[in-house]
Amino acid sequence: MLGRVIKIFSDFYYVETEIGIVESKLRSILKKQKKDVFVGDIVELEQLDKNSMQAFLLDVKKRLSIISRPKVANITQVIIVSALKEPELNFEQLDRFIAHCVYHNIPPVLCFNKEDIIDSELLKDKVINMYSHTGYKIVFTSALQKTGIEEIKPLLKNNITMLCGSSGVGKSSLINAILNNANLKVGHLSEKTQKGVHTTRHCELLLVDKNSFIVDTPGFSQLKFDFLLPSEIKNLFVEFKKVDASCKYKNCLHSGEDGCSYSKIISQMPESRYSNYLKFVSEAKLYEQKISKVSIKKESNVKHNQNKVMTKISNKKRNKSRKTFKQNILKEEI
Ligand SMILES: Nc1nc2c(ncn2[C@@H]2O[C@H](COP(=O)(O)OP(=O)(O)OP(=O)(O)O)[C@@H](O)[C@H]2O)c(=O)[nH]1
Ligand SMILES: [Mg+2]
Ligand SMILES: [Zn+2]
Repeated sequence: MLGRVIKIFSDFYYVETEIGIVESKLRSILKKQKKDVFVGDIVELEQLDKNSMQAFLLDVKKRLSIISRPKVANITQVIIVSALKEPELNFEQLDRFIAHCVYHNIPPVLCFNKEDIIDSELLKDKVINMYSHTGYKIVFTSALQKTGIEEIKPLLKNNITMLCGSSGVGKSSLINAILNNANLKVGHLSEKTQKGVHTTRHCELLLVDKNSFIVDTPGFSQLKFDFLLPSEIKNLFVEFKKVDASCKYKNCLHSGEDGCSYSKIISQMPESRYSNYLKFVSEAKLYEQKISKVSIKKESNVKHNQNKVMTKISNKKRNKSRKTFKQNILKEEI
């Protein structure tokens, strides 16, 4: 029997199947193989007996996608939720989330919540001016007054949609407004910091209809670009993909180089979006420095012997390999 993992709780995997939600445990071979099972995975089950709602989880099917933070498999769409107010709209966070979606090859939808408490409609115009050129869908909502919800519902059809965004922006409240029976716990903002208090603690897939799921996630904001090279960051900004002619410099970072072909595009980009791009590039530069230091260290681990470069083995490893060599001789003798 096949099903989809909707929730993981200690050693139990809750799987949505044609007969309902089945509680399952990993078969020991999967544990031995240290095979990971994530929320969103399609899995094969073997029921304990014919009508049992308990089963062993036998295998994990090939994933279409995997999002690393939080770890969820087979997501087809991400709705990035920001609050227009309370907490203050944060364009840097938004650009970080967008770039992460592009990195994972998953199209984002930009949702701006709490439209009921904005001081002026000008903020919405600003948002439209800043992001309409990206082509990503933009929706304004109020989970509290249930506005914009009907615009979100058709987007969910046949998708596995993940809601992400900082704590307190209203992700769980939005899901409660979309689904009648979700009853997700909703938090408040800290009086001191005016930030969310991390109410949602785990990921769970909620059934929207037969082929559609929605996933609430814990709010977080520490997405850094310390795993990519500086030249890879531009691929995460749709603005740099739009022009056919690429920059005349190979590996140009489009960061003010003389004669960079993107200067016109850059001048048309919202200021904060370009400065966020440069910020991510500088994070990637730190990563580049870190890995180049490691490779210099590795290079010094070679010795030159009659014009041949030989890898030096550390004493620890050498002793270990001597030991296993001796053990192998002993084994053979036995
Ligand atoms: N005025 C207003 N308040 C809202 C709206 N949506 C959510 N809130 C409030 O914002 C606070 C946080 O809402 P949650 O739904 O818990 O936010 P969350 O994004 O799920 O937060 P975490 O689970 O911590 O990541 C609560 O006090 C909600 O009542 C809205 O559209 N308008
Ligand atoms: Mg929540
Ligand atoms: Zn350039």
